[in-house]
Amino acid sequence: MARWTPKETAFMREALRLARQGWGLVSPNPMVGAVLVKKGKIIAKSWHTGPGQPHAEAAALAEAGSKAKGSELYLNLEPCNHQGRTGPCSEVIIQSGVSKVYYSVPDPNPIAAGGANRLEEAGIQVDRGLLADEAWDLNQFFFKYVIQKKPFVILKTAASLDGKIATRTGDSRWISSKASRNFSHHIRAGVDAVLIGRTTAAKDNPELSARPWGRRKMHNQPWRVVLDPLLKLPRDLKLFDPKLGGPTVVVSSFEADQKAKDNLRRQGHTVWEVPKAPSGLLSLSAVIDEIGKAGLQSVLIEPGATLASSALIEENVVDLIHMFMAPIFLGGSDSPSLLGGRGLDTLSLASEVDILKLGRMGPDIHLVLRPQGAFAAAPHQTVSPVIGYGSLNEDLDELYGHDFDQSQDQDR
Ligand code: AOF
Ligand code: ZN
Repeated sequence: MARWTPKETAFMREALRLARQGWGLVSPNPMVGAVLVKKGKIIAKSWHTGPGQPHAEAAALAEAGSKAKGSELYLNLEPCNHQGRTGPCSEVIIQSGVSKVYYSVPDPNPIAAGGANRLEEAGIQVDRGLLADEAWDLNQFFFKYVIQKKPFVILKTAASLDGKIATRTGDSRWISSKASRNFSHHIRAGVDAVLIGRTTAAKDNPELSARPWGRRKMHNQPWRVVLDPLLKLPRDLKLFDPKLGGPTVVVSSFEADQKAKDNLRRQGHTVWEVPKAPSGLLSLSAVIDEIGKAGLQSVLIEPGATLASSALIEENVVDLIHMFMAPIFLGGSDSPSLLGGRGLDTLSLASEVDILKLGRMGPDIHLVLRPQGAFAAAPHQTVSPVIGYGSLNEDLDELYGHDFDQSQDQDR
């Protein structure tokens, strides 16, 4: 028998839906939704809209005022117990006379933790674990960063059915469908940084901005991070356009020319120096560490063949893969494939990824994959692929205000 009734589950589902409105807005905080219920009816609801803003439960309780007495509160995260930019929510809940609190997962942040115990001490009933898998999944960036001080790494890639990322003449715009490309912008809008290699920067000249559509507005653009070991990228690339705002980070080797570094810094860009991996390429795990040291909780890698192979085979730094496969064949023994690099010598060296989702995105096949060794917030976690709303097109429609599949074309 299920531990929770369909009604209880529906209220928590609503809290999760509200929490997701914070996608791309709340970092370094988690996405949190709150639903206040009295006599089986929702009397107030809210979500956390960003750092420094009221926590979800505090906002819902403020909305309900004195009506909150004797109500039940549904939260996807344990209420905090600390005075930070706001809070502590535990005290607000106690003051408001709530009689029972449901929450999905504990807050792993040691500074904020302990809210549930505090509520119980004050005589409030606490129910833990409702829709825990979804809640773990929703805030993986936050959980990984709080637990490991490292960013959650997503890799996105698009290919033909035969694994090609361009034709023999280098034509690659566009292999994946409009819907897939929009989805990629949705992921960009939710991460703290986007990372590309030098070949992609030189060849595609991307802006790397997130351009969500419809009614969705961006508060902060993700940081742009580009690998350029010897600092040879031309300065007229879009990436270096000061109009973009916010920093572009160029990652170089220690050997790069000092003058080139000074020049970049003078132009307002950031230069990080990292060691090389045994492959001779820049160490990707060192790059990821630097991203974490900058306080960024998540990074989206949009790799060419070399970077994809470093990330997935040589260095194994990826937590989640979004892969779009267009229903076409491109052929050609010399046309580039998803993964370059040296390649494995034997099959026994290959490690299997978990397939979390095998579905469609517009006409494309959409795979959500989890490599071995990837971060999991809880040991028992059966990950539901909702990061970036992998399967929830209705959520996307709601977030962006119109049909996700029909939305306007996106350039890079
Ligand atoms: C909650 N409800 O809606 C959120 C919580 O700096 P502050 O005061 O905003 O605190 C941020 C910390 O509070 C964050 O690291 C996380 O542990 C918790 N976030 N807690 O009860 C919320 N956003
Ligand atoms: Zn709080």
